[in-house]
Amino acid sequence: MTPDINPVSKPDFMPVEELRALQLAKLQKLIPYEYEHVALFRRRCDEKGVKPRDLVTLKDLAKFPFMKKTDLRDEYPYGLTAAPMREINRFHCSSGTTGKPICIPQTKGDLEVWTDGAARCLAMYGITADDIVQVSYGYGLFTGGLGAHQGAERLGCAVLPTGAGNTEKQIMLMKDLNVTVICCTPSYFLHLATVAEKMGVDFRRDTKLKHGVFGAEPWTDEIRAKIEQISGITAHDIYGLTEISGPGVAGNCAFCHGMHIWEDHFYPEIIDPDTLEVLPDGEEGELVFTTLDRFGTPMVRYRTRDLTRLQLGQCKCGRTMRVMDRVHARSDDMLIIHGVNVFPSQIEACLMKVPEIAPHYMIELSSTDTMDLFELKVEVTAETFSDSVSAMEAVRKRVAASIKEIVGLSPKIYLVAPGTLPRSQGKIKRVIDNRKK
Ligand code: DLL
Repeated sequence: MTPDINPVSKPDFMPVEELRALQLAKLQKLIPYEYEHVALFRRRCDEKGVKPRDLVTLKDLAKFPFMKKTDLRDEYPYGLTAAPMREINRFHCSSGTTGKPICIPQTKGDLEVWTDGAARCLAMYGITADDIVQVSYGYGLFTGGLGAHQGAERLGCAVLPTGAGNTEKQIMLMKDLNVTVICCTPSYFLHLATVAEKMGVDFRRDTKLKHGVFGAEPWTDEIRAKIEQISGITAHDIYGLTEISGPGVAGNCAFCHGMHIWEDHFYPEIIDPDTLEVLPDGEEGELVFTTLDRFGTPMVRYRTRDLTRLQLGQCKCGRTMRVMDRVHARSDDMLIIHGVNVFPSQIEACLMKVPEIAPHYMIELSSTDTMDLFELKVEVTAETFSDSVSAMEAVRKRVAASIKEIVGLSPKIYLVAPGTLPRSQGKIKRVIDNRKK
């Protein structure tokens, strides 16, 4: 079944056998190219005793070495660049928290592939040339702004490139220009919603907003439901990363609980992060990507650190591209508190089960010589916030019970007034870990 689709979405429905043959043909071009132009890759292949000609079937990709973020840092700025500078059109960088940034030079063709992925996501969400798209992701070295912008322009939408920040002005423009689509981080949308409320702007009544294109950070199903409930829009998930292109590597359709990966451009594998073995579809592990169409900075078996799984079976929408679960966690986000493994998204899911709690919280960890101290600051909703000690204590107990029940931990919980925790224009930081290493 192929529904009435936007022409940019045509590849999404490619027959599976054709898709696998295309992936193999692209890999058989990419691997020799990478071997010839990137010394680090060549050296690692030689150490492993594997040659480009060993790639005969898709399974043979598992013989080739991985790439990691540290490789990009160590080889900064041009060590992994495969194309000559005259073919490079643009740079994107991601800073990370420590050390050198990573730098991804891209050719015109690479930008084209990225734009195609972003446009296919937007088309899948039902966005068309009739839409007015406000891009509130940051522009610049971060891929969010330009990625969403390129995708929306490709579809023929009218684009309003506000970038991040200046929230009141964003809301005024959204209202006055009849914006129908907003692209930003989910945490920034929650901030926009709070500011809109203060300005007396009701999204349902005063704006034409229909779609939100949210990504760049993990966000739970509970936050998604909250966003849809407060704004009346449909919240779509968009995934991507600088190392592989930017937003538009994967996105959700109307049927799947997960995201279709544009496998004709980005070849996915799931590996066990400890043994590094490739896992079969259906099993959870670390997501690894090989770029099939990128020649500026191609990536072979790049370890994303994102934890997910490739779902079994074909989606009801008819797209043949595999669906990965929504990304709730990165392997490097896992916290070990009092010996318990916990991801921030699990805490978020517990909090969102308590209706009096607003979707703003901060996890703070410190330690004495002998033990971890786990503190949780949580905003209550404006309707709940009161001077009544007993009323607030009742809410605090509900939060504590929810966390104890689901993650088995008992943090010290502080309920704080609405609007007091830090907000972010881009990716939100919700964990402060000051424990002694
Ligand atoms: O965040 C690209 C992007 C911009 C994606 C705008 C979507 C929207 P980086 O800064 O390199 O690139 O960060 C990539 O962010 O490995 C994930 O850990 C996380 N991430 C991105 N999208 C999602 C998502 C951009 N939809 C890293 N859900 C990735 C969960 C996401 N995590």
